[in-house]
Amino acid sequence: MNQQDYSTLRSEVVAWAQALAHAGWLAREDVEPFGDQDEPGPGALFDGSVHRPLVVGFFGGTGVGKSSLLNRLAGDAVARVSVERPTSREVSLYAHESVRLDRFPTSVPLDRVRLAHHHNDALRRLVWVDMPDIDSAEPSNRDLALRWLPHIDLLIYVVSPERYRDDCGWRMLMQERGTHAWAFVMNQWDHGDPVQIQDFLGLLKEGGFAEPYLFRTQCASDDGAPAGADDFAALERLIEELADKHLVDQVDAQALAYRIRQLQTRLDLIKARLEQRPAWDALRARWEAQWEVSQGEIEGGLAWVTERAATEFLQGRLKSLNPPEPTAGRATPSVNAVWDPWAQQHWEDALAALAVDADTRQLPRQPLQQALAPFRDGAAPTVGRRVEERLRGALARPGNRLQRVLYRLCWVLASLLPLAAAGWVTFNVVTFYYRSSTEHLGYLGVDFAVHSGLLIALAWLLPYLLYRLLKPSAERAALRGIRSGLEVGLNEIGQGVSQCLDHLGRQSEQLSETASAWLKSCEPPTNNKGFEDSRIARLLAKR
Ligand SMILES: Nc1nc2c(ncn2[C@@H]2O[C@H](COP(=O)(O)OP(=O)(O)OP(=O)(O)O)[C@@H](O)[C@H]2O)c(=O)[nH]1
Ligand SMILES: [Mg+2]
Repeated sequence: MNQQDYSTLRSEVVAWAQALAHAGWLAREDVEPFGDQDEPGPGALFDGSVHRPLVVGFFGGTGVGKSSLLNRLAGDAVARVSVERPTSREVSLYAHESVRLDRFPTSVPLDRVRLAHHHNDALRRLVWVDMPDIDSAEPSNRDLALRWLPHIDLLIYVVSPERYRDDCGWRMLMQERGTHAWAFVMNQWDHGDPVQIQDFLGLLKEGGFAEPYLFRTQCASDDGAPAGADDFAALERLIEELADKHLVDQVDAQALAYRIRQLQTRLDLIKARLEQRPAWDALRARWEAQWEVSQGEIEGGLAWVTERAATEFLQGRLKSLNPPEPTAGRATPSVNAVWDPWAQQHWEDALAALAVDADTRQLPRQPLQQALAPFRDGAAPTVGRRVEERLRGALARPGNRLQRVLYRLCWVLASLLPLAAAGWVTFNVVTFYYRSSTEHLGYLGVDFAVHSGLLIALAWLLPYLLYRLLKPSAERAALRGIRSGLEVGLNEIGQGVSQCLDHLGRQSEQLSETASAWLKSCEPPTNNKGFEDSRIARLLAKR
């Protein structure tokens, strides 16, 4: 991965993370670390067609001698030096005349940049940057120094023997140590003591620099006396060596690797935040268990409401339980003849308890609320629809199957049995009449007529009475229809919420898979040989 690939990947990741934050899947704190501007690094200052120079910046507190050190390295009074504190209020760039520095980053104020050119070919591969003090009483100085930091390869942290334990500088060094190569200079060495060097080395070791470059220099003296022996020549040599193209590339690669690692760390956090599938599943299981209880309570609480609705429906006072077609500007009513305000409140309480449960499981609130919003007012129409379907179905086929079969059988028997009895009587009348006329026996008497009448009457009466008894009651059928519709409707809304939680769980799984895919794209640069060069290794902090 090169700088260009990294910048593209980073902006895609940032856009993705911001969209997730907008949708509520991530908290603002999760994406805040992405908020800082992606600075393209020192390479962007130069025209890419030539080997770019090494950008060396002087970093440190006020009065430690940064500008004096630059002037000494340049062999010229390039930067202003004085006893006034702070002296440098602008950034002084010192570059070879062949170096074109016209691609200044937009983030730095150009009115606070001084550019000086030299003709010294020995320094053509270096650009020096003298920065204002970082512990300035003037916040704009500090801000200016911070804005320049991303555009510098090698930071020379200049300290003085009195102030090398300075808090502000140390804090910034710790913050920025991964992004740059660092060398250290204890200037004003005429005031220094070897113990201070050892102490400073110990501090740097604690800060992750195992074997840092630390030079002692003296760039001026209080009384104008000639300077004593110091490590200035060694510092000069190191900087010249580092300006070699190969080393510049390695410093670049290290800085890029650091930024990629930083992106990976941020993505890791986001991925961990999105891995919520088990929590969503647990929330769903809990909802299902609780809804079973709430469903029983609602059915019990609506017992008399359903009875009243059944009566009203049969009496024609209640035309329909179906919600009217939604018209523009009119929301669907959240109650109806079966789903009363009490039931709606019970339902809303169940949804609120679900949201509280999700909060305690640290699940994102916004996606859940958005997903549940249609359910809040959707209970009345869903339940109403199911109740009406079941009610009409029950009235069309009242009673149970056995009852309906026996009822029909009785109706058939009430017609067939009297006919059979009448047939039997007729047969006897005809037979007796024939035998009486041929054999001159007596004719049938009154007793026969009475018994025959009774037989025919009973053959009709018994099935008829059973038929009347077995006739299914419309009231009972309506109530049964309403109750079964209520049960189906309650199941449907409960399952709807369940499915919605399942969907959110799957969505969070997909999002964490996307984060994994982004992480896979964060391959470290192939040209990662920085530590092969011992000089580079000494310039970098290992954490
Ligand atoms: N004794 C002594 N004085 C020095 C040395 N180096 C610099 N000075 C003096 O320290 C003072 C501050 O030097 P500068 O170079 O302006 O310091 P600076 O770090 O650039 O300060 P700011 O621009 O304010 O951030 C000047 O008066 C220098 O003459 C040194 O090695 N020994
Ligand atoms: Mg200065």
